Amino acid sequence: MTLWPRIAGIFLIVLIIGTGYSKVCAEQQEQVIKMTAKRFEYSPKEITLKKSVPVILEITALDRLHGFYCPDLKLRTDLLQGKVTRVSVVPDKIGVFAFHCDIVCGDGHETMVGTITVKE
Ligand SMILES: [Cu+2]
Repeated sequence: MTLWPRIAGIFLIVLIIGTGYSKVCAEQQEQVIKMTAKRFEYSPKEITLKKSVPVILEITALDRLHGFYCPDLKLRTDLLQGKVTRVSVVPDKIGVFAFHCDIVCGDGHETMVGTITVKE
């Protein structure tokens, strides 16, 4: 009697479980959107998200301290110069929501704006 069929069987089971596990991990990993902020713009300045799907905004302020404020989605953070700031978002409503810099950063600060569009 040989062991090979058993070993092959165990190998197959481990493979199937492993594949399923890595799929679950991939699904749970939140989408990351990289952004930059500088006088007087965000890039990208228009972001589209899906309702109830969690994402992380990774925002780097390139030239100085800025702010990121999206009142409708209750998001607010300082963006420190040269640092990556992570903002977790789980949009709970559909619509187009404006965000802007809320730290006065110079002439043109008022134009430092963008939108988050949340779709079904
Ligand atoms: Cu500003």
